[in-house]
Amino acid sequence: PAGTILGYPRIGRRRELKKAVEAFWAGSTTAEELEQTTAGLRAATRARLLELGLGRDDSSIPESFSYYDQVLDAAVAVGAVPSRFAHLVQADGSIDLAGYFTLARGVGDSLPLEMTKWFDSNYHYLVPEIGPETSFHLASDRIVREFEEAKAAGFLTRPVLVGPVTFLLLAKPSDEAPADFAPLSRLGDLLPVYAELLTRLRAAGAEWVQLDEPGLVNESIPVPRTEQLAALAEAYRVLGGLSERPAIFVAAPYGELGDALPVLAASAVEAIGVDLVRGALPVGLDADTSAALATKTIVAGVVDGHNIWRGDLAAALSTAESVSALSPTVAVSSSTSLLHVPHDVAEETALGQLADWLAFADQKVGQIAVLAAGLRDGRAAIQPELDAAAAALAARLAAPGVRESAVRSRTAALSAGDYSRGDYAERVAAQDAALQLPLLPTTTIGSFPQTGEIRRARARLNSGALSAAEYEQLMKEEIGRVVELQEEIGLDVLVHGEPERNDMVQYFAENLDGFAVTEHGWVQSYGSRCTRPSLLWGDVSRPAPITVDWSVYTQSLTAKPVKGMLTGPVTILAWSFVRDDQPLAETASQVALALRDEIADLEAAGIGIVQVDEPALRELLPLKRADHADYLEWSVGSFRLATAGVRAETQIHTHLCYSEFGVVIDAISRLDADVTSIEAARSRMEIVDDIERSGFDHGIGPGVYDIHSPRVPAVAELTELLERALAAVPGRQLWVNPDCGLKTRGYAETVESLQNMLEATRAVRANAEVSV
Ligand code: THG
Ligand code: ZN
Repeated sequence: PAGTILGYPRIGRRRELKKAVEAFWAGSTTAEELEQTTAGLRAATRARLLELGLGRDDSSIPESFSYYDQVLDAAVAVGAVPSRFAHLVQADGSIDLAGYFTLARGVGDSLPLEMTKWFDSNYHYLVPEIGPETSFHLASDRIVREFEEAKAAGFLTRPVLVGPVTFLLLAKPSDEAPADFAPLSRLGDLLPVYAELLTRLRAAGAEWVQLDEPGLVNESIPVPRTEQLAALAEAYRVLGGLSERPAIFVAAPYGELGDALPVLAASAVEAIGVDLVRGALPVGLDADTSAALATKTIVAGVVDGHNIWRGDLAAALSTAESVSALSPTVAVSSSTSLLHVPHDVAEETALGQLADWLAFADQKVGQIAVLAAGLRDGRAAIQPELDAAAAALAARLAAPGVRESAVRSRTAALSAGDYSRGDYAERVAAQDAALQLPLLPTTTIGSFPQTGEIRRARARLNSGALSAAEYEQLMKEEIGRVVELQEEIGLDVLVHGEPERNDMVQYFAENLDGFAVTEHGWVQSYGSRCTRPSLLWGDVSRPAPITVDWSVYTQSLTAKPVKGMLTGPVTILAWSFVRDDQPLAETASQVALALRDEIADLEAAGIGIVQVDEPALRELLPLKRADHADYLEWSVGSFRLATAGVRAETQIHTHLCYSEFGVVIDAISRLDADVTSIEAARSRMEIVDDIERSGFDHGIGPGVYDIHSPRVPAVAELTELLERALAAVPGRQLWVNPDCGLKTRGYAETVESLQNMLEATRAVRANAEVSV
C-alpha cells in the first residue's frame, strides 16, 4: 500500500469504548453486548479510514483495536498469565473477556499487572510478567476473529500485534523467577505461538501482518544490545521462514532503529517501518544492508503521531521522497500509532482560527492519503493541498498571540540570579521561625476526594444551570468541610482540596493566555481512562491571578499554614499538546514566569508555603541518553525559574509521582525545593535507602501509604514504615504524607487512612525527638 497508519484511536469519537467497557465492568451489560458494541466501533473505524483515503482491499487499514491495551492483548494471546491468575485460563486453554479485564484490574488480593509509560508518549501499558514457569500457548484468537469480521464486511485489513521481541523486552520477571532471570530467554518458547497466529491469519486470508517492535529503539531497556539484536534476528528468522504466513511488516516507532536496521534488513520480513519524525534517515549503511533494504518496502513514518499540528506537508513529502534512496518501494505512514491524538478536529466548534492549524487522527490520515498520491503521481498532482498546508502554517506563525513581545522580552532578559534562591541553611532557619512546625510535619499532597456532588456542580456550571457565584459558593462550602476535616484529624499543613479543578493541567490551561482546550479531544491514557490534553499554541502569560482567592479564603478559615497548590511547568508541557515552532525550553520559561507571578501573588497575600507539582518530571526524560543532559537543564531550570522569586521564609514544596528515585535523584536535588513528597509506599520505603546514599539533605516526604488502592493502612504498619524512614533519614528532614493526591479516593477510606497516619506519626515523634 502507498499510504497507511500504524494504528488508529480506539476509544471512539465520543468515548464509546470507555462507556461500553465501564458498563460491562459495572455488570450492566454482558460480554456479548460488549462485543456487539465494539464490533460497531471497529466497523465505523474501517468505514471512516476508507472514506479518508485508505484502501478497502490493499491491507492499508490496520486492525488495531484493543479492549484495554495492546500489550495486554499480546500477553493474553500467548497465554502469559501470572500464576496468581492461573484460574483465568479455562480448561481448553483460552482466556475470555472477563479474564482479560481481571488481569488489567486485579481481583481481591491479586494485584493487577503493573502499569507503566509507553515509550515517550502519555499512554500507559500493562507490564507482562514472564518466568521459567510461563506456559506459552495460543490463549486468544481475537486478532484472527477481528480480521475475519473485517473480511466479512468486505475489508482486507492488516492485523497489528506487539512483536515478540518487544513483548519480552517490556516484560518483567514473574514473582517465581530467579533473581537474574531475563524474560528474553523465553523467546524460543514464545515464537511458536506467534508462528501459529501468523499461520492462522494467513489461513483466514490475511496478506499482511504488522508486528510492532519499538522495544528496539529504546536505550533505557536494561538488556545488553547484543542480546536484543540476536533476539531480533532469531525472531524474524523463525517467523520469516514460515511456509504459510502473511507478508510481515515490522514497525519501529518512537525512535531510531540504529544497529537493528541491518538485522531487519538481513531478515526475510517484507516491510520495515521507520520513524522519520523522531529519527533520521539512516546513512552510511554497509553494502549488504543497502542491497537488502532495496528489496523491501520501506514504510516512511513522516506524519507525526505524537502531536496535533497540521505541520509542514511539503517537508513531509520531501522526507518521504528521500526514502526512495533506500528502496524503490516506499509507503507513507504516521510515525507512530495515532492512538496518541484525538479523533477529529471537525468535532471542535470553539477553536476558531486554531482549527485550521491542527490535524487530529482523521486529518492525519487525510494528509497521508495526499502524500501517497504525491509520491505516486508527483508533487504537481497534490499542489493545491501543499499550498493550503503552507498557507495554514504561515498564518499560524504570523497570528496574533503566537509571538508576544512582552512575553519575549521577559524571557530574553533572564539571568542566572533569576534561577537561584540562595543559601539553603538560611532558608531552613527562616522557615522554622516563620512556620513553627512540629518534628515530622504531616500533610497531604493536595487534592481531596472529588465527590459526585462536586462533579455535578461543575457540569451544571458548564451547562449554565449554575451561576459562577453559586458555583463559587458551593466550592467554598466544600473547602470549609475539607479544612474542618484536616483540623479534626490533626494535620499540620493544610490544603484546600482542589474541588474547583477538573484536571491539574487543564485548570491552568483554562486560566493562562496561549492555551486552548478542546470539547472532545480525548486521548486514551490507560484502559478506559482518558485525558483531554490542552493545546499550547501561543506565547504564555497570566492575565490575572488564578489560585490566590481560593488559597486566601482557605487560610482565613484556619490558624494552621495552608499550602498554595500549583502545577509545575514541566508537567504542564508534558500533559499538553505543545507548539512545535520553538524549543521546549523557551516555552517552559514562559510557563515558569507565569507561575512565578502567581507564586509572588500568593506570597504577598500571606501564603507561607507553595507546592509546585512536577509528577511528569521523569516522564518527559528523553529515550536517548545523549538527550538527557539538555532535558534536565531546561526542565530543572524552568522549575527553579518558577520558584526562585520567593523570600527565604516562604517554603517551596514539590511532589513527584515516581518511585525510581535513584534515577532522577540528581534532578530532584537540583530543583532545590525545600520539601519534596514522592511515591514510596508501594516499594515499602526502599526509597529511603536511595535518599540516604545520595546525601539528599532537603525536606523529604516519602509517601507512607498507597492512595491507588482503597485499602486502609494499619497504624502498626505505618509506624514501622516511619521508623524505617527515620533509620535512614534524619528526623529534621522527614515529612509524613500519603504518596499521591486523594482525588480518586472515597471519603471513608481517606479519613481512616489519614487518622492512622497521624496516630503513627505521634507514636514515632517521641522516639525521633531523642535522635535529632
Ligand atoms: N492529568 C493529565 N494528564 C495526565 C494525568 C493527569 N497524564 C498522566 C496521568 N495523569 C494519567 N493518569 C490518569 C488518571 C486518571 C484519569 C486519566 C489519566 C481519569 N480520567 C477521567 C476518565 O477517563 O474518566 C476523565 C477525567 C476528566 O473528566 O477530566 O480518570 O492527571 N492532564
Ligand atoms: Zn503523585
